[in-house]
Amino acid sequence: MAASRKDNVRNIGIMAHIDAGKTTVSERILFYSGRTWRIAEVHDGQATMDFMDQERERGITISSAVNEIEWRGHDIYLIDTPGHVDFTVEVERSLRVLDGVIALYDAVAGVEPQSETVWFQANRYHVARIAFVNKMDRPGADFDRCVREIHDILGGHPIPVQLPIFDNQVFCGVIDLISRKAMRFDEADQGSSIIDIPIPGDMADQVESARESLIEKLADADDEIAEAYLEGADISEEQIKTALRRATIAFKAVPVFCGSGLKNKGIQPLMDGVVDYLPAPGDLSALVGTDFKGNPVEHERSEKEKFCGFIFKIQQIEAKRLAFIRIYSGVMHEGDTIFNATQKQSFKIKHIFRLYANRVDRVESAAAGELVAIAKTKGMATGDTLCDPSSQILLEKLQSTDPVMSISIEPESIKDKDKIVESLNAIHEEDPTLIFEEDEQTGDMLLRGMGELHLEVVCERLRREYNVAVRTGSPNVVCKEALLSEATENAQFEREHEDDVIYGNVTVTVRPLDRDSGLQCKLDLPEGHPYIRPEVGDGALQAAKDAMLYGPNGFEMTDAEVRIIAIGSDAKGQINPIGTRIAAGEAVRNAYKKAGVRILEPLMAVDIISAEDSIGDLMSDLTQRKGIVENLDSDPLRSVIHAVVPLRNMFGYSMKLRTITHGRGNFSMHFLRFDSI
Ligand SMILES: Nc1nc2c(ncn2[C@@H]2O[C@H](COP(=O)(O)OP(=O)(O)OP(=O)(O)O)[C@@H](O)[C@H]2O)c(=O)[nH]1
Ligand SMILES: [Mg+2]
Repeated sequence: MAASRKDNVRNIGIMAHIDAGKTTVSERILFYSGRTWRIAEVHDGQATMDFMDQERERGITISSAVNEIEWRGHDIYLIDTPGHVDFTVEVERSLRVLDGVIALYDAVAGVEPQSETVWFQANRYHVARIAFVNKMDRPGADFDRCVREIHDILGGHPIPVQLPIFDNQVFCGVIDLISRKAMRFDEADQGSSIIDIPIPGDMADQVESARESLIEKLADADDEIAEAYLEGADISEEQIKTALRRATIAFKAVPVFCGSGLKNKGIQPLMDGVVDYLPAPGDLSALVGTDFKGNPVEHERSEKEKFCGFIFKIQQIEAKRLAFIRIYSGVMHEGDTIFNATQKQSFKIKHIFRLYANRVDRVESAAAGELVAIAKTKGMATGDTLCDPSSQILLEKLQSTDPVMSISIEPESIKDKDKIVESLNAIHEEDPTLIFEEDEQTGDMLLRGMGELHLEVVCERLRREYNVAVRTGSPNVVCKEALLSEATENAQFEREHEDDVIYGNVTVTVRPLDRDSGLQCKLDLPEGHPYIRPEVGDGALQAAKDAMLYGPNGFEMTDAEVRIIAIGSDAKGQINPIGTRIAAGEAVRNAYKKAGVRILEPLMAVDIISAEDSIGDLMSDLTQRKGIVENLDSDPLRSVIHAVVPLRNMFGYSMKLRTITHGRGNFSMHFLRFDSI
């Protein structure tokens, strides 16, 4: 197994807009590979991959699930991700550790907004893709349009490798363009048996021209095929497949398959596509990180290399708190001592587990290319790099996300307060997008998260998993503040204390910074300024840092710089550290007020899909919501409005959309930026 193992592994995810059928297709993949003995359905609340109670009840995926299957002698690690925008961090962290993706589309809806988002996320993480046009059984399914949209909307290079077969407008099978084989999927055994059928007579020409187009497109992406094509040489099936694999891994092609998850059609050829076209770890370039001095280091993605892994998720499964790890290089064994390069501490690996959605199996070791879990140890967190103590490497952390919605909570029973804090800390460990704050003065508890659904799911988890009931206020958007101008202010503090006078005198300058610069604070005393003892300077700096966190309206300040430019002494020439600290905080608050602030609120990119006849009403409703329409793709059947709207004005939008479009409209939104509109 050692030498070829990394060529026989695929780490893949399924990604798409909400409800496109990711979990439904994943369930078939589990079934045909023999991982499960029956097909479990989302709509029956039984799906293996949607194993949380709330996922089963709501019929949506909330948390990404990992499962391992075997197909054609390959180990495939499969992650089914959520499509709802509130859980987009699950997609983000999955993409971070995946080598390939099945991008899934609803054949009727085509490329929907959230599929655009995940496509661009996959671009950012350089993850190769194949596409599956699902729901071909639905009336109005349009394979060609979906292929066109992958090109026109997503800027991808789709190469259809199949054509759908319809019998009296009912989807019944697919034609593989490379082998020119037509197939049906036997309904008697839930599509397990694939039946070869002749190419329907009226499709023969279509198949030849689609095959010709496949080779032409491939010639554009691959020199070897281009040469053979120009010379008019015969191009074998094997040559096509090898070239398509090269082009897919080089991001020059996206092979497109089609089928119907629900009707058990077209799944096995898609699984073949995963093996044939998506990269094995060995196909990827060396892993790049930094050593403890910050110098770049590389690791070959091989078992022979020193160990390196990345924690992409913490989750409780079978009552065990587990850290999910993508192993990039080397091998880890139970009992090994491993170094956590992020937390700078060593620990011993107790148990290693293979993941089968909600079930785990213990294994003695795991090697490069695998997705496994270890029992979490204290201090370990999502985004940590683990490595061999003798060969340190630190990988880039996961990107953080800004929460946009908040809700106040209080325990139904006051005795539960400590338990709530403990439980929320445990949930935060699994879900870093959930922020919990307690107002020190009022004792109010506030949850911040990615949206209404996210916060609702967390409160429900508190009740069910942690046995604490909470009362919640109504959800509010999270705001921030930014400075309008530069300002300099001085603050003095004087108070008699016993026989002494505590005095402080500090001057600060504040100024707005460019977007996404964060907060910066420094001691910037001009040359010739009287000597300040280091501990006084440090104390003033810390007080200024604390004071600069919040603006005059009580919201988080963003993109600001504070410089302490003078620290004064009392009449006797003494500098009191306590007085100086108090004056520093006061000076920052005064300077903020003098500079003036603007309130930034979460703005959402909203995409609304509807028939053309409702567009006028939708536009005027958007104006009332202070929305800015950026673009309108007009089409009698399916127009799309792209708009930017403040999140606070999007509460209850689904109801309104339903009324305006008589239930035929659809919308999605994702966070764009904090800004004022
Ligand atoms: N007609 C038809 N319906 C399908 C097909 N695949 C899935 N569905 C249905 O579409 C709905 C959503 O399916 P899911 O598999 O939960 O979709 P998902 O993409 O996992 O959804 P999220 O995880 O919530 O983003 C369910 O009611 C499925 O039964 C299909 O091929 N044809
Ligand atoms: Mg799902």
